[in-house]
Amino acid sequence: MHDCVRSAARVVVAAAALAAALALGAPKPAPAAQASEPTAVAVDTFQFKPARVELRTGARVVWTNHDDVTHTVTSGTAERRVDLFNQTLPGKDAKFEFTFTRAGAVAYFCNRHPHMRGEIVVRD
Ligand SMILES: [Cu+2]
Repeated sequence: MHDCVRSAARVVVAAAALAAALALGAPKPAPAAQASEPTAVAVDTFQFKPARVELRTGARVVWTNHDDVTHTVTSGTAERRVDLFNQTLPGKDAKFEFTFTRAGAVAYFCNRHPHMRGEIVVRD
């Protein structure tokens, strides 16, 4: 009786393992986020270029520092921070990527040079 239950359990485990193996081998559709490249924003001569970006929810932005100095990509404004992202870009070629999952306008700035400002407008 016990042996019977045990071997039945073994069969279930083996079937689950086989199903998992088949699932791993099956081709998967690419996730939607991979379908499009992130929108590029250059951090260049103390400016975000372009300063304003519009995109759909789920889209990504990648900032790349082209200056030799450290900048930050910090959500909100110098007067009113927003707790969404705050990334330091320490010198040339430093990158920061962020996925915008909620509709709305997100202002951001550089914490080291608060006159550097940008905006991401996200729509559903
Ligand atoms: Cu800066």
